[in-house]
Amino acid sequence: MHNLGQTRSSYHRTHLLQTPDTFVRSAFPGINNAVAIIHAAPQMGAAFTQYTVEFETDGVLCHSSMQRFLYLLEGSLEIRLDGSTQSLQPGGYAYLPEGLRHEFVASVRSRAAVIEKHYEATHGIQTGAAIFGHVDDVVSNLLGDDDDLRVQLLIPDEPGYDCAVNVMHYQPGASLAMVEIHIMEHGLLMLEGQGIYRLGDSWYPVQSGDFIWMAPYCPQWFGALGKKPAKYLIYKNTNRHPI
Ligand code: UGY
Ligand code: MN
Repeated sequence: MHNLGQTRSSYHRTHLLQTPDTFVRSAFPGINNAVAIIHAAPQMGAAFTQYTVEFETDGVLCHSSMQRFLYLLEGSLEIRLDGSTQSLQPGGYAYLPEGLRHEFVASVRSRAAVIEKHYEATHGIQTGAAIFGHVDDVVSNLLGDDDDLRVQLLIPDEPGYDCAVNVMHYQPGASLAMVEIHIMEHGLLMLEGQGIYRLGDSWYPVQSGDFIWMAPYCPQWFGALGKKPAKYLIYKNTNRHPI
């Protein structure tokens, strides 16, 4: 049945909910044998870029001039660096600082979330090193005193990194303790489960596969619904003076 012009997707000055039925695929220089769904970009008000790459076998994501974070959703990728290689399985991730030559090559059909941002170099602060890891090896900490809400930091909270990428876990019925309003902006990919997201003055049903962008100061709150835990990957800019 045709959707008759209906969708949960919604775009506003302070937020975007982008659901898979509205994903548009395109290519750009630097991806070969692969396509990208661009979720967040300066054109819609974000100060970073986030996209999903869908690779065919042997598909390539070439070097970027910006710092880059990649989280593998499905398949298998090889990261080719000067003189060494690393391999990623689903749940594996890589952080490449600006200037580190690299490329990602898919061993099989694969899907990955990619986040890029110009690094804000700061006098006296040494740039953070590359990171290669797997989400299963990262400790999860309670957020506040709620046993049902946990967070994993995939990038250490240190001054050498000007952004964070976290995985947040909600048991069914768990919610953020407050409506957050903060200077950081977010790119969020729902990895599992479902719930209700408050964005600005609107409440949206969201589920696994959805993308959300929250502008700085966008009021935000999430409550997990259903019988399974909800989990999302969330980017934010951190550790820098606003001006
Ligand atoms: O880190 C955060 O700001 C996070 N708690 N925000 C969110 O989940 N919308
Ligand atoms: Mn937040």
